Amino acid sequence: MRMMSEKKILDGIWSFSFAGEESVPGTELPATDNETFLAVPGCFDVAAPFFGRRGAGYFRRKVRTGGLVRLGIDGVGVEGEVFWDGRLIGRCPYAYMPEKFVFDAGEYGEHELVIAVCNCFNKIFFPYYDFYAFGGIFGSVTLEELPGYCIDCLKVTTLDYRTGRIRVDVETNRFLRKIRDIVFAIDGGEVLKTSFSGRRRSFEFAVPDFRLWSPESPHPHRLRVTLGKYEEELDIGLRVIEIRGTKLYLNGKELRLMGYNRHDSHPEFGAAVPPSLMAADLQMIRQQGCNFIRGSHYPQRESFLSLCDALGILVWEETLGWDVRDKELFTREFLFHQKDQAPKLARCHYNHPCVIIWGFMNETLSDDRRARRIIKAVYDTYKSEDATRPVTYASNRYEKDVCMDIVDIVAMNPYPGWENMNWNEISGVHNIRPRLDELKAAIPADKPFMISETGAAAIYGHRDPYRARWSEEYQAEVAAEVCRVVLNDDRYCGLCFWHFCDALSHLNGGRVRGLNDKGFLDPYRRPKLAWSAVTEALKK
Ligand code: ADA
Repeated sequence: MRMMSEKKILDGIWSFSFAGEESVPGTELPATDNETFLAVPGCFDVAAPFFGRRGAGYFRRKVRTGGLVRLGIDGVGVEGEVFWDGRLIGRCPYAYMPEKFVFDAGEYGEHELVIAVCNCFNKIFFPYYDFYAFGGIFGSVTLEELPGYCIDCLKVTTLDYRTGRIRVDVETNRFLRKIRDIVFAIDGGEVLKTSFSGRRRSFEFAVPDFRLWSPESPHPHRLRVTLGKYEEELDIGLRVIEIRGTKLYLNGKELRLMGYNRHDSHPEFGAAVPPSLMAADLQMIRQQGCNFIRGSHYPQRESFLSLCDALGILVWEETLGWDVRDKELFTREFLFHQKDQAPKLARCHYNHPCVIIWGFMNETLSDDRRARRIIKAVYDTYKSEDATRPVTYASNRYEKDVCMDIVDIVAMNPYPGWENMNWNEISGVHNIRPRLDELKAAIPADKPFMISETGAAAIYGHRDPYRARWSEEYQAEVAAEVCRVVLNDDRYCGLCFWHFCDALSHLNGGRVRGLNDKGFLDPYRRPKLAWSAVTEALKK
């Protein structure tokens, strides 16, 4: 029997019209006289004729469906609104955040879906962020026809990695008065059949013939949940992440993280990076001997996390934020948006075994005691949705940070050898060890400590006999020395370089060619010398 909850992927070529710089999405849809075509997922501002434009764009297509449906949009930029037959059915207020909308699509037949996006800066995405604010639909658009109700949230938790016992929390979109059968199957075999009514229930059982998920062996089990006529299937990974003292453990084994920060960015695709390129990125990272990505500085695509699950790459995922300044930070609105985003993200990506850390508010004013209240509040909202994963923020306040006690892992973004150099010295590599030692001494002795960013800039192809700043040679020397210091000291539970590849930033700020050029690869993934330096260091 075909279950009603089958997912259609609506990706492909949609019609597109650009409404100009001044427009922002609103309840009024514009006339369609300047209609053109664009791919979904896709960014409108990375190619002619809308190259670099800011404003509202309308992605439009017809869909044959009817009845109760769930529409999924895996991230837009900078914000969006969704219209069904001209009626507003939902909003995507946060850049990159996946959203789902359950609504009545009307009589079975042809309907019009419009996703309006706007890449103007707003109260959440500020113009000074050091990454480009792309406009478009960044991930897949999906549609499921539902049997009058659905499971809204399914959370799978590994309770015990020794016995393979899991808990499945089920929450439906509405209160179900009628009692229905609920059946759980693993890898095709039924493991539990019972009944469900109401809105929320939790079920526990052991996964038969279980195998654990880990970076060395990222084994998935297929879970199918059938609730009456509704059915959902997903890959799960059995694994437990824990902190004991200053160490991280995965399934009881000490874990050290090694990898890169990564922007979802490419000159030709913007933030709508195709899964083929994501897969290539992740395979380069894995072949180098790394096991970790920090998804800087926003929610990740479903396709990206599924690839990380499959390849065994661990992920720090974080809400949108970058160096938020006091004018914005201490407003009620800012706190509201942070507290809204954190649990939303944790709920959405809860079942990805690859995600092991939740993060928020990169480099905020954590040296100001007034920030403690905000950091504690966001930390608590994450924990209320997910008590199983460590939560943290990346700090650049170093010794002056007054919030380190609040979070589970202390994560610092120092750039020794790049920042605070003596201008008359060609190399600052000799500063790296003393500066890192000094910082390490200031971290609370009872907390795990990781380097969440470090590195140096280099212009791809710029070789220099002086080995000065911005040469590939200098960046490679910095990377090699950081590896020497950090990888040989087990006080650090992780090292995460800034950053995987050069990525577009603000165009007319302090960035040469508009790029954050601290990439170990250029924007087209061509390796700089620093890539080989890390490859060599990881062989040792
Ligand atoms: C910070 C920030 C990064 C990037 C980096 C840099 O550490 O978190 O997003 O801007 O600085 O290149 O200066």
